[in-house]
Parts: sequence; C-alpha cells; structure tokens
Amino acid sequence: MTEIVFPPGFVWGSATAAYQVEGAATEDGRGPSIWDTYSHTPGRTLGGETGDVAADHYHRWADDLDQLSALGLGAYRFSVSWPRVQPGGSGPANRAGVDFYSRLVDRLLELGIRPVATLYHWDLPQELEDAGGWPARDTALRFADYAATIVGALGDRVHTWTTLNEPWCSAYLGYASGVHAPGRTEPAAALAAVHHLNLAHGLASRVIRDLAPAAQLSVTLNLHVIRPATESPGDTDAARRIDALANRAFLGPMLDGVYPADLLADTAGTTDWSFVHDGDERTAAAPLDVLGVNYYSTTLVRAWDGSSPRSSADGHGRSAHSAWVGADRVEFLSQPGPHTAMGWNIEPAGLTELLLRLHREYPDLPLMITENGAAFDDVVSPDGAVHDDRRVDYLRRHVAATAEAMAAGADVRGYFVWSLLDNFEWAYGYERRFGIIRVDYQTQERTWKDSAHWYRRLTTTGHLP
Ligand code: IFM
Repeated sequence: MTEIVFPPGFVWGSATAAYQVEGAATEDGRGPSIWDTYSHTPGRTLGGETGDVAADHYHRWADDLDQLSALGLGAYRFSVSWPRVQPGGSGPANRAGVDFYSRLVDRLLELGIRPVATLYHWDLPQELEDAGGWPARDTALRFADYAATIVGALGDRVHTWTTLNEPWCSAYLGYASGVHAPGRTEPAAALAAVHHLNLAHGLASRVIRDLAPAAQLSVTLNLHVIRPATESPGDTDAARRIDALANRAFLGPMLDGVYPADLLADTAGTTDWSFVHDGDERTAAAPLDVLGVNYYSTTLVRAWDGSSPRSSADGHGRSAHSAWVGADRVEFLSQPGPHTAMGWNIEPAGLTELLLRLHREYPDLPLMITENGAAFDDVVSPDGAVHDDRRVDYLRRHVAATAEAMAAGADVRGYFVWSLLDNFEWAYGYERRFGIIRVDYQTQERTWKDSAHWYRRLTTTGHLP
C-alpha cells in the first residue's frame, strides 16, 4: 500500500457543539433554547436525558483546550450558544456569555489553535420559537442581529466564522419529522424554515464580512450521498427528488443564488414558496471562502408504488411523520453493513464521491470536512483504556477517502473529527458516544481512547498511520 501523506498546510481539527458539551444550562444568565424545552419534554429523548450538565465543558473548557493542544490539533470547531449570548434571542448581549467565548478564543490563540466558530448549531432561543421559530421570517433578521453581537465582540480573533451547522436538520428534523427540537410536524413550515435558514445565512454573512473582514466565511452542510436502488427511471427520479430536498435546497440559494426548479415543482402540493421575497436568493448567495462538509454515511432510495408497507430507513430517527416533504413516493432502504451504533452504514467511498461532486460543480470553492466520525459501543478495559478499534478503522478509511478525493483534484483544506468528547447526542441522549476522548458522566473524567492516540500520530506527522 502506498503511504498517504497530507500537504503541510492541511488543517487537522476536532469539533463540538455548545448544547452537546457545555452544560451550565441556567448559569450566568443563559436563557432557555428549544433543545432545553424539547429534552425536558417527556418522551422526546432517550431516557429523558438533557444537556443540563453534558460534558460540563462550560466549567472545564480550559482543561479541554489543553487536550486539543496535546492532540496536536491546528483548529477547534465549536459553536456559540445563541441563548448564552442573547438569552431571549434579541436585545442586548449577556456579558457573561460573550466573555465565556472571548476567553475560549483567546486561550485557543495562545495555544496556536485556530478558532472555527459556528454561530448556530440548533439551539434557537425559546422565545424566538414561541414567536414562530424558523418558519417565521423575523427569526432570520434576529439571527443577523445576534451575529452582529458576537462577531462584533470576537471579530477576526476567530479564524473562520461558520453561519449554520446542518440547516437540513434544523428545518426537516425540527419542523417536519419532529425528531429534533422544536418537535413540530408541519411540512409547509419545514420548507419555510429551509428558506429562512438560507436567508439567515446570507444576512449573517454580510455582517461577518463587515465586522470581521480578515476572517474566513463558511457554512456547514450535511450533504447527502444518495444512491438509487436501480437505474430504473422511477428509482433515479426518487434519488433526484431527495437530492433536491437534502442538497440543492441549500446549495442552490447559497451557491447559485436560486432555488432549483424541480424542488419548487416537487413541493408545490405543500407550499407555493411565497415566503421567498425578491432578492432573498441573492442575499443567500453570499460568496464563501470555504464550504464545510459533514459526512457520515450514504442514503439508498427507490420509488415506492404503494403496494407494500413503505420502508423509511433514512438514518434520521423514527417518527410517524416523514422528514422528506413532498417525497411520499420514495422509500429509504436499509443498507448492508457494517454499521455504526447509529445504524449508519460505513461507506468511505461516499465521502470521496461527495467531495468530487462538489469539486466538479463548484471548482473554485475550497472544502473543509467539518465533521466525520462514528459512534460505537465503547468498552472500558480493566486497565481503564478504551480500545476502540472500529472507530480507528472508520477514521482511517475516511481520511484515506479524503486523500483519494484530493489526489483526484478536490481542494480540501482540512478535516475535523466529530467529536473531541463524548457528548449529548440529541434525541439519543448520552448512549451514543462519538468522542475520541471518553467522558465518564459520573465523574466528568476524560480518557483518551485509542482513536485519540491514533489521531495524534496523524496530526503530528501528516502521515496516515
Ligand atoms: O452530533 C451530531 C452533530 O451535532 C451534528 N452532526 C452529526 C453529529 C452526529 O449525529
């Protein structure tokens, strides 16, 4: 096997998100978010677990940053909690919240680690949801104000500002299938949310350019690699339809300045898209410096003729309501293993395919893998170690898949493991562990898994071990 070596400037990082790690849910003036409400609603999360304490990162942040340094990382991707910075989603900043992120960023810079900050990783202030949430246009305007508050305070001490993390999840899981906060199941509202997230991205992008001109601007999308079960016209059309909802609903406005015509036609029975105002698509198409790509697995679809019960193994949780608005005639098929503990199939070739598609369609846009990783049922050995060989294998194969895309021309600038720490995996609570560092939730003790040791060898040499 030829040795895989990454170019010297390639950035190795790791990622977390505020609600998943911080805890301190009511401390220092933080207001409630939709995830506080959702996780505290009986039946919404596995075991009724919440992010109240999570990995207690709000108190342990300094030690956690030392872990990043020990891992040899060049960048840390974290998210800013909107309700910590603006407790009700509008109005003046909560000083204590801003100061928390300011200290975090300063310490990262002292350690020589690039801060990569995401403005929104799903924790909408509850007051804004009460006023309509993402289906309401005003939420996009509030988001731009919030961006001005935090970007104004941290400016270009942050190396890369990312507006949104996975707006697909915010819109469709939050407002169509309801398996994420706020748990609404209103297909038309989900499409309005898609648009207002795109608009929010564009409005916040302008703010970032104005207030942090030296910073890099990005957005992170969980683009789907969709495969039709056969080459039949029906299955091919099913794949096209899902591609429109999952990928082009965001790539269209954000990168091409227009919604794809087939998306509007496919969903015409649900909404007339009159919430798109003149100029919105242009606003959404703010020029980016880098596109963040989150990748975990692939999606297999076929046309459903209605004659047998419809399979819905889309990997995005169980609900009587589909996340896939306007795709009632599409079936999501389970895929051959191996699978991770999330039930997601392991398919590194999908990452190569995705990076090459983006390179082909947007050749001038640099790419960054902002999340990739796997949940497995980790076991603590008698000696206290976690020999997570399957995670090491998953990461190795996906890093190799990245190298393959780069060798074929894709301009990939970096790779972030999801996640630095075990954390609150949304509706799955604490059961699903993605960290390369284990968190003992009783003691909050951190232990490097074998994958962390493996990753350190990669980050410090640039050679794939
Ligand atoms: O934990 C999530 C993260 O918040 C967003 N991307 C997918 C991860 C694993 O499900």
